This record gives sequence, structure tokens and C-alpha cells, in this order.
Amino acid sequence: MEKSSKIYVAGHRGMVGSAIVRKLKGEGYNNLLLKTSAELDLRNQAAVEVFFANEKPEYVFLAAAKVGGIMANNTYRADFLYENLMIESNVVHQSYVHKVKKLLFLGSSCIYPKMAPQPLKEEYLLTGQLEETNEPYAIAKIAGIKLCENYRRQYRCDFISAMPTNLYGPNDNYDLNTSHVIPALIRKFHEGKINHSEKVEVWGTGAPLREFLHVDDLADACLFLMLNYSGEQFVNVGFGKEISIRDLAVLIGGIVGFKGEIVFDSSKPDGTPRKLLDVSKLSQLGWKYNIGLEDGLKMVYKSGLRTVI
Ligand code: GFB
Repeated sequence: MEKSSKIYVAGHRGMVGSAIVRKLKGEGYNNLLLKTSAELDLRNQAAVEVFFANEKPEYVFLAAAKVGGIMANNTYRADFLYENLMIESNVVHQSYVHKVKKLLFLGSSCIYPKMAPQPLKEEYLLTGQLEETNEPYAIAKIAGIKLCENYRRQYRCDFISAMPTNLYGPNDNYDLNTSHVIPALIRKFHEGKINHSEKVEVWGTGAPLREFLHVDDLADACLFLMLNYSGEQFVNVGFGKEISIRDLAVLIGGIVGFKGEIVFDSSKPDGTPRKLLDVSKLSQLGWKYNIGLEDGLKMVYKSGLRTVI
């Protein structure tokens, strides 16, 4: 990939896509192709066909997706399945038709079976039942992996997939009904502090374990894989360490400066009990994260939140 290569970042206004754009620009890539969803509806087959025929991108980062936290996944089940299947199918197929040199597809750690052994190795895919709350999203993401794998096998396309763990960072979604846990807790504790609330409610039992990676580290890994990896097997992108939701709540409460009580609402779903990625494949390739969790959370609280609430 040259600095002047025509690179299409699909989903550039989302948290992941915008981090990839920051990374590419920072590294001097100067011919980025970006379209908002209003300009190009990636669910529309005909529109995607015209776009690829006219623009002929050389490289594609496929970061466009309908995403959300546990409640959004469980509520908008049909939308998560349909929209993600359409986006992936259209972009991958047109990348094949228009001879894209290389494509990187972004998946998610929820593709693994709910009760798979930990840490999750790439080969555990499709060895058991998925977690119920995000099964539609997971199935769509598994389909995306399989599209890349099979366009590679049948047509020799250089399409690769990266499976990130739970992410956080700039341009996250702070809507309490649809967000992931980190922005939700930052917002709840911040509002709790401002309003001098006695308590803040955290969903579930607090027992689930999660692994969190700053999105700038993910973007760094995506560029690394684009430049250094070409294989059929997708690659986990993780942090390698996990934390309970209870400890995460205490950590975020401390960073924000919330002095009240943390209350767990066990009527809300926990989701999968654990999902720690095995990152040995990526480590062997020579990549490691840079941003520690506490530092990353402090950065997000300082810069990100004030623009949102
Ligand atoms: O971040 P989150 O929604 O994603 O939830 P998942 C993680 C954990 O935090 C769950 C708990 O156990 C939640 O119950 N939690 C506690 C909260 N308080 C809150 C809160 O206020 N908001 C939210 N959102 N959670 C998603 C999948 O699962 O992870 C997607 O649904 C995707 O498919 C994404 O893979 C990375 O890790 O449970």
C-alpha cells in the first residue's frame, strides 16, 4: 500500500472508522476515499455497485456496521442481522468485482461460542452455541469472515479479517440505551457527580469479565495487518487482560470522581460471562497494544465526554 494509494474507509464516521482515518492520515496516506451514509447507503446493492465502478478503490477497510451494546443488540435483532449482512455482502462482492488489491474486514469477539474455553483462540469459531443477546450480530459477523475466506479461496482475493475485542475511545456512542458499557458508565458517573446523586445503577451482576482495547490501538493493528498479513485465518486483536464489570465500575467511578454508591441491577442481562481473546497469533506477527486501560479511560473522560454531554 503506497502513501498515494486510493484507500476506501467504509464507516469513517464511526468510532472504528474514524480511528483508522486518523491513523492513516497520521502515517501520511493522502488519497482516502470517504463517504457518509447519507452519500452512500452501503445496504443498497445498486448504489454500492455504482460507487465501486466510479471510484475503483485500491484498498478497503470495512469498518461500516450497525453496532451497539448488549441492549441494542438484543432489541434491534432483525436490524443488526439484516443491515450487517447487506453491508458486508455488498462491499466484499464489489471489492472482488472491481479488483480491490486488499480488503480488511472488522468483526467482533462475540463471534465465539458463549462457553468456549478461554482465552479464545481463532480456531474456536463455530464450535458451539452463541450468546443469545447478540446472536444476530454474531451471525452477521461470522458471515463477513466467511465471505472474506471464501472469496480468497474461490477467486484468490486478498481479503483478510480482524476480530477486535470490546473497544472504547473517541467518537463512541453515549446514548444510555444503545451504548456499550464504558461510555454508559462514564456518562452515568459523570451525571451522578454533577447531580450529587446518592447512587448510580450498573446493569447485571457485575460478575462478567471483559477485555477492553482503546480504538487507536485497534486502528494501529488494522494498518499493521493490512501491511504485514495475508492469510485465510482471521486474527484476534485484543489487550490480553480482562476486568470484571464490578471492578470496571469502581475504576471509572474513581476516574470521574463519583462519591456515591454503585448499585447492580441484576434484572438487566449480563451477556456472555467471559470473552478474553487469545492474542498469540497477532503477538507472533509482532504487534502489541500501547494504551493501558486506566490511561485510556482518563484520556476518554478528559477529551471525549465534554463534547457529548
Ligand atoms: O458493553 P456491553 O453492552 O457489551 O456490556 P457486551 C458489557 C457488560 O457490561 C454486560 C454490563 O455484562 C452489561 O450488562 N453493563 C453494566 C452495561 N452497566 C451497563 C450499561 O449501563 N450499559 C451497557 N451497555 N452495559 C456486546 C455485544 O456485548 O459487545 C456486541 O452485544 C458486541 O455484539 C460488543 O460484540 C463488543 O460485551 O455484553
